[in-house]
This record gives sequence, structure tokens and C-alpha cells, in this order.
Amino acid sequence: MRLAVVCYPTYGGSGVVATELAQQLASRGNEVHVISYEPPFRFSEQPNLFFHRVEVSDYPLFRYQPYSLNLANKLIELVEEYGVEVVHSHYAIPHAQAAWMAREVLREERKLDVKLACTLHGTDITLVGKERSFFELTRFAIQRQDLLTAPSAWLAEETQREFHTTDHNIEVIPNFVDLERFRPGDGSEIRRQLGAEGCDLITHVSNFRPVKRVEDVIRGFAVLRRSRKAVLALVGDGPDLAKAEKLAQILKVRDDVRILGKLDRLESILQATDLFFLPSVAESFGLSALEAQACGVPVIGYHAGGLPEVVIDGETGILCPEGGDVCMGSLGADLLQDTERWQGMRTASRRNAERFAAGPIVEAYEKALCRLIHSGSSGGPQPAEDCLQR
Ligand code: GMT
Repeated sequence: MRLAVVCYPTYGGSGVVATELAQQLASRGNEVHVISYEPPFRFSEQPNLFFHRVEVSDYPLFRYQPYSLNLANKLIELVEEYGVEVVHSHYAIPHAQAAWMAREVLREERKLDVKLACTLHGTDITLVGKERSFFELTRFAIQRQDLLTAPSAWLAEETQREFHTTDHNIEVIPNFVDLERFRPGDGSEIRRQLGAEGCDLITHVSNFRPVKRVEDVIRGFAVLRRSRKAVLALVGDGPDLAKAEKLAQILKVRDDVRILGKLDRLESILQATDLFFLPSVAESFGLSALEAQACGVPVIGYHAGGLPEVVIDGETGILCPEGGDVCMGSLGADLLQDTERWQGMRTASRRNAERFAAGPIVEAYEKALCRLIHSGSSGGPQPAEDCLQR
């Protein structure tokens, strides 16, 4: 296959999934062109994998740069130049709209037919896409895709509920994890560096947006801290980080909070971690929770969104009712107190993560995309075997 992958390059799950999928598909012999405004986080060069930058014009008349137009234009050029067969957008806005625009031009003027696939990731549906100023175009563009996927059944249902995409089956293909890279390991050196020797290490990783409820992380930690000697590591960056720091000061736990920023080797900190906190409003999947479990770290979060599809409540973590920061802190402390139960959860977490091994999940994507390419302009399912040439 020859495919274009459109994604955000930033520190966040959708860019990570898009990049890792692109790398895996390239390793399997497909020609993959990644398109964004800069090379994505976790992108590295390898055979069959190419990065193309979307150049954004800086004309003084524009108060807001029309990125979607630059992207659509780039897609037209790439499809023509490399014979791209399918454009796979990650995160609908504005990628799905730009891909649709490119396809219209290619069909009308060049008589070329490129297929469109879009993986929905979360807030593109649950927050941004729902906003009135985006709603109509998002609904239109996702209806025009030949293939829609979502990482959880919850997000697939939310999409159908919000956008009434009844004529579209959304294929659920979960996110995956590199089990070699994310695995239990010796975290003693990191614990030493963080001043967390002889105490518990709690970690939260995110882009610190309101949806992550980072203040609940701090409140939950403050509760846990009442009965346990513990350190909290905050990994990542975003608009609510300053608020989190302020609250830590108010609750008098700031001395036990380590603000680490964006880390390339996330696995090192996870290997040193005892509990992972993720109290999001509604996480479509929670890739960081999967990476934590792969390192043998139980997750404490809320029973919301797609998280219960990734964390098994009572087995690989604890899911409190939404907004239950006190529950998070006190049940987290109880778990750490009960070493035998905590060890059992560590083992179960790793086992649970093995359900999300990259191999079969990448294969599911490959088959779905292949089927599309060979489905003809009227769509219609084709057996996957006809698609895969290897
Ligand atoms: O939707 C977002 O907040 C952005 C997106 C990202 O780029 O980080 O995160 C979403 O996609 C991830 C990959 O599929 C999921 O693991 C996250 O759960 C999801 N975030 C939300 O739904 C809040």
C-alpha cells in the first residue's frame, strides 16, 4: 500500500498512535508518507517512511493562518507525486475536512480516486467537534470518509450519538503498545534522582488540558500523602500545569511534587512508578494508562469514557466514581498499604497490557486499509486476503 498519514506532531496520544502505526506499517513493506507541520514526537527515519512538512504561509492579511488549505494542497501534491492510495487522518479536525477537499480536487480535475480513512481520537468528537463553530463541517467530513475507526467502543458510540452517523459503521481498533519498550524494569536510579527512595512514587502523564482534571491529581495525591510518604511526578506540559502547581502549594504538598516536563524516555519513569493517576473527564482510551500497565503499574482513575475498556477495575487498577479525588487518594493509599494485593495488580496490569500488543492491532489496521483500496469507487467489502500482497 501507499498511504498518507496526517496527524498532529505534538506530545499527545493521537500523534503517538499515528506515528507508531506509520512506522509499523512501513516496516511491513508499505510506503508511508507522514504529513504534519513539523516532524511528530517519536518520529524517526526508517526505510519506506517519509515525512512531509505542511508549509504555512505568513501573509500579513491573515489574522489566522488557513492551515487546512495548506494541508489540503499538500495532500493533492502528494497523491499525484507518489500515487498515494489512501489518506489516513488521525484526529478529525481539520484533517478529515482537508482530506475531503483534496479528494474533491483530485476527482474533479485529475480523475484520480483516493480513499479516505479517519481515526477519531477523543476530543475531536467529545469536545471540539461538538462545538457549534465546528459541528456541521465535522459531521459532513466524517460522513464522507470511506473508513472510520475509534480506539474504544465508548468513542464509537459517542460519535454515533453526537453526529448521528448511522449509515457509517465505526470500526473499533484499540490503541497498541510496544511491549518491549514499555515493560517492568529497575527504576531505582530514577527514584534516587527524584528523591523518592523509600517512599511511594505516583505518576501522572498528560498534556495538562482541562479534560485531564489535573487538580484532581493534586487533591488525590494530597489525600494519599496524609497516610503515606510519597512523591508525585508530573510528566508533560500544558495550560493547566501552573494551576496544578499552585494547588500543590495551597495543599502544602508542593515539596513532594516533581515537575518533569516532556520526557522522551517515558518508560524509565513508569518503571520506577508505584501508581499511575489518570482522573480525566472522559478519556476515549487513555494511551498513557496502557503504557503504565505495560510497565506493571496499576492505574487509579475515574469510571468514565473509554478508560474501563483499558483498565480492569479491581484487577489492574481502581476506577472511582467521577470527581472522586478523595476516593482516588484513599483507595490508592489502601492499595499501597496492602503489598500483596498491589503486587497482584502489578502482574495483572502487565498481563492486561499484553492484550494490546502492537502486532495484531497493526494487522487489523493494515487489513482495513487494504480492503478499502481494493473496494472500488462504490465501496463494498473485499476479503482482506485480496488486499495483502505479502
Ligand atoms: O483528544 C485529545 O485530547 C487529544 C488526543 C491526543 O492527541 O492526545 O488524545 C486522545 O487520543 C489518544 C490516542 O487515541 C487517547 O489515548 C486519549 O484517551 C484521547 N484523549 C481524550 O479522549 C481526552
